[in-house]
Amino acid sequence: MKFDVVTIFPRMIEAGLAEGVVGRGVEKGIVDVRAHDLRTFTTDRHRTVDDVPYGGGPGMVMKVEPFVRALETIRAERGTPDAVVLLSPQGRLFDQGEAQRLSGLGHVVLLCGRYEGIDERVRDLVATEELSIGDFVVSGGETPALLVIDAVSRMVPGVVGDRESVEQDSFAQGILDYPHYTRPAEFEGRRVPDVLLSGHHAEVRKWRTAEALRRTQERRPDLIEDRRRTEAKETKQ
Ligand code: 4HQ
Repeated sequence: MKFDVVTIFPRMIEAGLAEGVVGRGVEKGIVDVRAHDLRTFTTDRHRTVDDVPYGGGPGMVMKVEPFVRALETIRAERGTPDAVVLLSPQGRLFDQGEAQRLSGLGHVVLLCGRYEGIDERVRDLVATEELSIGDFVVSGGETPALLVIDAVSRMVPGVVGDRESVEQDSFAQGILDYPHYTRPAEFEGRRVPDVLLSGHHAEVRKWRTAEALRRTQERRPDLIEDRRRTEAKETKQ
C-alpha cells in the first residue's frame, strides 16, 4: 500500500515511521510511505506556504497553490491516488471502520496543515475527504497523519506478523480489550485471576469475553449501543 504525505515537516513523518511494527512494514516494502516537503512546491524566493486571512483575524492560513502543485507532482510520479485525505478537526471522525476502509485502497495521500487553517479551496479542489482523529486540537496534521498510517497499515496483510492479533485487537470486534497478565502470578499482593492459571481454555475464553463486555459497559457504553444497532441491522438482511 502506498501513502504520500504533504507537509512542511517531512522529517516528522520519517521519524515517526522509523520504529515499531509499521516501521518494519515500511522496511519490508509492504507499506511505501513518501513524505513531500510542501515548500518544494512554492515558486517564490521565500518559499511561502502561508498568508494572512481574508477578512482579518488572528493567525495565518495555508495557501492553496503549493497543495495543488504537490498533488500534480504526486499524480505524475506515483499515479492517481484512490483518496486524498485532509486531516482536520472538521473532518468525519476516524475510527476502526475508517481504518479498515482505507486499508482496502492501494494509494492514499494525506494533507497536513499547520497554522490557523488551510484555504478552503484545498478542500474543494484537492482533497476527496476530510478526517479528524478526535475532538481536540493538535498543532499540525503530522501526528494525525502518522496515526492514520499506523492504524491503516496494521490492517494490511503482512505488516503485523500474527493475523490473529489484528483480529483480536481492541475495536476489531467493536468492544474494548480484556485485561492481560504475565508473570509473576503475584505482585505486591495482587494476584493474577485464578482462571488464567487454570489451563481451562473454554473457561479462559468465557472470562475474557465477560471482562471485555463488563469494561466496555462501564467505560464506553456507547460502543455496546453501536454494536447492538449493527447487529440489529445484520439480522434484518
Ligand atoms: N488539527 N484531527 C491541523 C487537528 C486535527 C485533528 C488542528 C489539524 C490544526 C492545522 N487534525 N490543524 N483533531 O487538530 O486531524
